[in-house]
Amino acid sequence: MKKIITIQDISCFGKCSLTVALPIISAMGIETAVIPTAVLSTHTGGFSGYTFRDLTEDIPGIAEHWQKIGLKFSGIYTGYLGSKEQINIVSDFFENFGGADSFIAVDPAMADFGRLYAGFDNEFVAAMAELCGKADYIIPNMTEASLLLGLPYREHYDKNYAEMILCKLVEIGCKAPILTGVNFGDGKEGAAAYDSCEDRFYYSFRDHIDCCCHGTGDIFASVFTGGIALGKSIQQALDIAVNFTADCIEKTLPEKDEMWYGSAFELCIDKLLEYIR
Ligand code: PXL
Repeated sequence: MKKIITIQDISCFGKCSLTVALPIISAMGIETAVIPTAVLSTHTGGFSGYTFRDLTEDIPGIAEHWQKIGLKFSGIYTGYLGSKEQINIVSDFFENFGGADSFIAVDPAMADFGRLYAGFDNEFVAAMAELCGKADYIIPNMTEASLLLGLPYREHYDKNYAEMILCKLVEIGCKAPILTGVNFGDGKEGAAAYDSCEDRFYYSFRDHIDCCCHGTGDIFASVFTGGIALGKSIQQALDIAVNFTADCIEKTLPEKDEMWYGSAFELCIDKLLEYIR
């Protein structure tokens, strides 16, 4: 059985990070170990007054224990990280648990729609860029990719621009960047990837849905990472992640007013299993 370790926060209410990654990757038939980096009462997107307990101090002890008992993982997947210190500790984790048999996927979850999430600054972005340099796969949206590269955010762009961004992301050190939320203004939305080992670009699209719900980046990254762990090709993992994410957004449309805090991914798990078969 494949085993992934995912390192990200647990937002107790509001579907994202671990409350998305754990059920989705598990449903894909992959054992999912977790390191919660922080406990928040809700995620930070749209709620105010949320609590935030930083668990940075706990991470080295967990890693040490796991090294003692000899745990090994097929993949390491990181999402939202709460601080620069935490990024450094996660980087050490990569040194100790990464290797030839274990891929690293980093979702630099820190920004969207041209803006950093609450609580992050330029120093955090620089540390995240360094962490991305240690990954096999990174899974930014266009806002995050622009921040990682120090480029201004562009809402409108074409295929050449997306491919330029993907090539530049390889220069920061990762092997295969995956750009999410790609939209060339032709009524489609999806993802684009570049595999620097094969020197090949990959695309996957569905019809654009006029709805943005929270946590879809985490859904995409969880499914893509799970797909890679299952031995799917980049193109297959991209197709599965794009289709499942679009399904989740579609299912959320009727619930949109009540469910602005997350997507109805629970209602689409049967589709996910169909796609991975
Ligand atoms: O979905 C990314 C994410 C994860 N975790 C927390 C967040 C966000 C986005 O806002 O606030 C705590």
